[in-house]
Amino acid sequence: MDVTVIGLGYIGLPTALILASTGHTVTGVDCQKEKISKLQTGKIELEEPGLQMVYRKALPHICFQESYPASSFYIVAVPTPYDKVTKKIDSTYVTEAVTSILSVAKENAVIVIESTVSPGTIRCRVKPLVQAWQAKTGNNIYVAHAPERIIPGRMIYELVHNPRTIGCDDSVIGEKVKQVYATFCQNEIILTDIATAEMSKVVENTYRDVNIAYANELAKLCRLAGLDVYEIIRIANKHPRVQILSPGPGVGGHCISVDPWFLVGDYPLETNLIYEARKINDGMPEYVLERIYDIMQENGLNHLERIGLYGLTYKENVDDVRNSPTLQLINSMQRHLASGIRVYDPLVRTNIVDYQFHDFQAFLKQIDLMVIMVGHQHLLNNLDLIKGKIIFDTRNVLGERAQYTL
Ligand code: SAJ
Repeated sequence: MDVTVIGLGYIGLPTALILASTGHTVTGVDCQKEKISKLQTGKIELEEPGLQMVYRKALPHICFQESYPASSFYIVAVPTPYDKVTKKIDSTYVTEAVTSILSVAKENAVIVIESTVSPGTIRCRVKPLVQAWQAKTGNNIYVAHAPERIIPGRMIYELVHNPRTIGCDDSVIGEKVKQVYATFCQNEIILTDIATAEMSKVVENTYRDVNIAYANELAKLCRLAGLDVYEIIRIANKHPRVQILSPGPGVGGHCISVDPWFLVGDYPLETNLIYEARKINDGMPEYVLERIYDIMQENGLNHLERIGLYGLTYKENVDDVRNSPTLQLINSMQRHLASGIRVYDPLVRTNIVDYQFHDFQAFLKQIDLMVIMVGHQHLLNNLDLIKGKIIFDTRNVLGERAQYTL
């Protein structure tokens, strides 16, 4: 089968490569010229376990280009940000991709939207484009939705082993899409309609956001109660039907911190719990700032320049900084005209904030208090270097070795 994947980011590139590695003839399309030229010369920027091996198997069956080819099977994996004011999805990238596909697609082609979209987006924004094209050309084009569930750091493994949802309003086409995904997905592939597939994906991430908010709220009340929230969660999770997630300095990334807003934006009167959870999680960076202030007072630290944030990415062992709690915290400080805090992240090699270091020991030399915002493996491999520092561990990765936690 010839497959064209539109959008070679965190989801599109692993998907394109794994499809090609199973023998499909794949064209990877992206609007970023630099990304295409790097891929054409074998440079993969994404650091994912197993990706290089998949890339080597994919090479004979894949090409990368900026233009849209005529194809019979398209996968759209472009970003779907949300409007910060209305909290509604911005589906521009998706509709632009579909419009470009329609200008070259073969007869009876299938367009699979993998991008996470708010429920009803495909019916309201994508299908009208397809129906107009069908009326104009008399040709058939089919649409399906196959949301992904992979997680950075485990993408290749989870592409193969996670169950998959395929939404399609035509069961025959749904089966055809299922067969394509079954070439790499070894777990159950559930066929449903498009609206159900859209909602189930957003619901999965919203479930996680609400549970993280519960853990974060527990951290706050346990501090007031003088109790160890991590020990309480550890014990509570021994119950066979309790699975409380971990408190943290906030919720970052482009999924968990985004998708619940789709529901709040579309159903504002029915999403009290979801909205409160978003506010709790978005309030965690400010809570961390308050804790930093208290710790500074307790230790006679008066200069922000002697405080360092370890970790800029949104979670451990990934290089993705999108909407990270650290960036949220720094933005909050800037709004209060406070600057000078030092920052270091071993996985972020470009300068993205002021006072950012690229050498761990040079960073440590400048600070008295280190705030662990991300629990990278790098930190656990270099514990000997942080001796003598005051540690505020917002991720509870150091256990007893940290003087302070959330
Ligand atoms: N976080 C916590 N406490 C936790 C778990 C996570 O504070 O117990 C924080 C993380 O530090 C991070 C944020 O939440 O800042 C999100 O991290 P994550 O690992 O929960 O989620 P993502 O965004 O990397 O991936 C999620 C996954 N969805 C679910 O687990 C339901 C993944 O399967 C999805 O494919 C992905 O969203 C997506 O693309 O939708």
